[in-house]
Amino acid sequence: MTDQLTPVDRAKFAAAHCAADFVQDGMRVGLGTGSTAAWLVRRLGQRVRQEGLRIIAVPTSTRTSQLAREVGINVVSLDEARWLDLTIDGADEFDAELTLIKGGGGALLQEKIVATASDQMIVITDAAKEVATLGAFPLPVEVIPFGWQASKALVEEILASVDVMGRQSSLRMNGDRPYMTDEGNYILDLALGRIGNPRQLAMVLNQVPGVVENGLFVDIADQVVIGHADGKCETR
Ligand code: ABF
Repeated sequence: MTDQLTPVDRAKFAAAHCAADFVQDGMRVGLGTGSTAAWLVRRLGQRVRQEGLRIIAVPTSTRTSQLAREVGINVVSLDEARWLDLTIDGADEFDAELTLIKGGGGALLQEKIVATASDQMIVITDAAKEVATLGAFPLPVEVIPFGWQASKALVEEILASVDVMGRQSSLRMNGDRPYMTDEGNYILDLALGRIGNPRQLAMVLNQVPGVVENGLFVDIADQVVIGHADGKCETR
């Protein structure tokens, strides 16, 4: 199955399969978004079909919801589930404190809500996502369309007051139109280079009028499962 995959995809596949073993019968599970999370969804679908695994699942995006239904997973809304035992999701970067940058897939708002409404969050990733200091990956910030250019200017202004290297933000595009999230919001990508104080930056960003949420996940992840191309994985 995995010999046609690239080494990175084999690593993601391994992380997803290792993490899927944490899902127990009767659990309420949050399903992440992205290619690593997609391997998790497929694996859970396999367990539902082959083992009769009974879970209810809350997706973090339309595309995850669609894939989960396709593989036979019982999908419900977060309001129906009310609270989750476990959320498993990918990340774009993670550091030694398990602070994450997420949102490269444009689903950060639902991902953060679902992860926060869970007893436990497990990150599934390949080793390349581990960094000493966050920030090489552009930090996604979700803004409402109304006055987004003012929000962008305010975000750039506020960056002068926090410990980051870069201060440029760009509107994420989808062809010639702004990328639109499941909620109909826009994403600003902040090229910061290095984020010296993620906790401070996460708080400051969400004070800007028009900003809905940012891709810094601070004190949310409990464990990380790092997959490797040889099929092995390590959990921290
Ligand atoms: C999602 O997983 C996003 O927040 C993040 O950008 C993405 C990582 O993508 P991939 O698993 O495809 O590397 O949770």
